[in-house]
Formats: sequence, structure tokens, C-alpha cells
Amino acid sequence: MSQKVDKIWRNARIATMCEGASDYAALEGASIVADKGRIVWLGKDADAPDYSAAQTVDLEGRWITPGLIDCHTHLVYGGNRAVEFEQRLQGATYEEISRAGGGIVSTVRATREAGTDALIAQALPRLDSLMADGVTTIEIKSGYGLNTQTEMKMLEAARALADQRDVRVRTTFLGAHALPPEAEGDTDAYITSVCQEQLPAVAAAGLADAVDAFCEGIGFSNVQTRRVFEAAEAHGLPVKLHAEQLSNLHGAALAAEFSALSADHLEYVDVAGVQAMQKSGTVAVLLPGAFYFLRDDHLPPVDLFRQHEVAMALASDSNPGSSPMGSLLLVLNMACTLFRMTPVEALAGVTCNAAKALGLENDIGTLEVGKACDLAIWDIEHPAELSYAIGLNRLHTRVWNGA
Ligand code: DI6
Ligand code: FE
Repeated sequence: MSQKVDKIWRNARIATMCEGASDYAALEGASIVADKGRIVWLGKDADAPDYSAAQTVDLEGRWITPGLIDCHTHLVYGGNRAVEFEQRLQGATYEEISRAGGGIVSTVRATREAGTDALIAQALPRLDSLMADGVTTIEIKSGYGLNTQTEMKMLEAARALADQRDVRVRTTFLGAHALPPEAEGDTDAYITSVCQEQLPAVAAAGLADAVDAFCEGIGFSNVQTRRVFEAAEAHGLPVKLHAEQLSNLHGAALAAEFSALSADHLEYVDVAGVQAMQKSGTVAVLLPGAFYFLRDDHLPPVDLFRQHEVAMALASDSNPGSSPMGSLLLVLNMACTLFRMTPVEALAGVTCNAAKALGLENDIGTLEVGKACDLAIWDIEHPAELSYAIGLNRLHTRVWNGA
């Protein structure tokens, strides 16, 4: 008697991404069989066991990739910063605007004023835009609240998005994103409140899957970041870090010391930082949207990551100040044109390596038996088209947890 399953997609070309960034690890004339949200079989059509499926779809040679993963976003926030964009076009720099009390802090004001429902309503169109590119998992950071109440409100809003859409949401607590105005220049005292008030409250409520910080001249020092990581460790939460975006404060090495899941941005990382990341298995999350939007000209050392076999992930960094973007496919193109990554590296960056950056590599990111059945099905002839095309979305169907 044939085994009953929920669904079969057959006659497909499948980029399994099981070999990391070295190869699409593709199968042609192939099927994926899903049951109860998981992949239960995958292989050549001709080798498929005798399943009886509630539904069988002939994909007529379309490509299937793992559902895309956006592993670094600030999707939940109030307002926007279009006026600051105009100021930058008139000559002000991102750092000058930040030091003059604009920048992140202006989004903090708008986010504190917004209710949870308003934050959800404002984030939904951005989420829908990313999902239209085939995104099935998204990481969302707090960091525009900078007090316990608003940080928790942001994380609750982020978690609530998963009730409204078919998407997997991972949340990251980023209380150490900027100094709130009321902290009046006392960064150490603010970090104490992050470690002793905000983080314990967030952890007790189970609202965060990881902890992040902004280690930068306009953010927090290496020593202050270490305090945040020690507090995260004490609460059993893994860490990530905004490191070496605008200068080199040796954040990547610090992140590696704490076995961080990822160090992100990394335009200014040095060899020692890359070597430390190699040892700890920390993923390099590159964010070409922010590089582009801030008109940065200091490239992240992609060749060093390759030489040291540090896995590279890519993400939108979707945020109002440095990367107001709603397309992960555009990120693939930017990674290739701006950073000289290859299309297979780019696709690995939003699938297997992005899963690793979230600590979810056993569950998502490649197409293998046992993993969640999160698929992006494309009207393309070659997977390099995903990186090649600009604003030409060829998504045919998005499948999340088998449905
Ligand atoms: N680096 C970034 O690119 C974002 N946060 C960070 O630490 C920018 C956030 C913003 O400008 O609102
Ligand atoms: Fe960021």
C-alpha cells in the first residue's frame, strides 16, 4: 500500500543548497514530497517511492530553492527618515545627523509614541514586500525603544507579525543600539540599565531569541559591548553584533570570543577579526543595502572570508535610516555588483548561511529530508537569474511549512 502524504511537487529543478556556497547542488527532473510541514522525500522523479498524495503539482521544469531567509532586519519601527535622506543629499553625513540628535534617536521618538497595533500595521507592508520575494523566515531586532517598555513592545509587535502572516519570525534584543536622549551622555549607566533591567525583563518574558549590540563610535565601545554579551550569556541567550560598519573597534573578535552566531556589516574588519570568526564558526552577515544607501566606499573583505572559509550570509538590514529596503532579491544583485560575490554565494547567503546566522541550520536553509518544507518556486531558467535581475521578481509560488 502506498504511503499517504500531503503534497508532491514534481518535474522541478531543485537547488538544494546542501553544499554551502560552493555549488547549487542541483537536481533536475526532481520531486519534493512534503508531509505535516516537513520534507519527507526528495530526489529524481523516476526514483520516487509510491506515495499517494493529497495534492500533486507538476512544476513544468520550474526551479525550487529553499525559502529565502532575511537574517538581519529592523522591520518594526515608527515613522520614517526621508527628511534625513534629503539632509544627507545636501551634504550632512550619517554620523553628523546621528550626533546632532537625529538618526536612530529620531526613530526612537516615533517608536515610543506608536502603540503595538500601529507598529504592526506599519511593519506589515514591509513584511509583505519581503515575502513577495520568497522570504519564509525573517529576523527582527528591537532597538528603537531603548527603555524596557518600548523594547518589549517592539519585540511583541515582531512576534505578532508571525500570527498575521505565514512566516517564521526570530527576534533579537538590541537595547544597546543607541544612547537614548534621557541617558544624558552617560553611556555606561545606560549599558547598566540594558544589562540589569531591559535584558532580564525581555528574557523573563521569552521575547528574544538572541542579543545584539551596535559596537561603533556612534554606538557602544568594545568594553560596553562585552558587558552586554556577559549579560546575554548569563540569561542563556546567543549573541550577534553590528561590528566594523563605519570603523574598526575589534567587535568581530569580541563577538567570536562569545561564540556569536554572526557578526554583521564588517566593512572595516581586519584579518585578526576574520581569523577569530573562523575559529568560532561565526557567520559574516553582509548588508549591501546599507553600504549602498550610505554611499560607503570601504568594501567588506569578501576574499578574506573566502580564504578563511567564514560563511557569508546576506540580509536586507531593512531599517529607516541606513537601508529602507523591502527586497531581498535586490540584496542578491547588490552583493554581486557591489561586493563581487558570485550568484551561488549570494543564494547561499540568503539560504543555508542565513540559517546558520540564526542558529536554525538544522531546521531550514537547505532542501533535505527532515527539514521544514519552506520553498520558493521560480519562473527562471537558471538560479543565477535571482542575482542577475533588478526589480524583475520571477517568484511563482512561496511555500511555508508545506502549505
Ligand atoms: N547599523 C545600521 O545600519 C542600522 N543600525 C545599526 O546599528 C541603522 C539604524 C538606523 O539608522 O536607524
Ligand atoms: Fe542593522
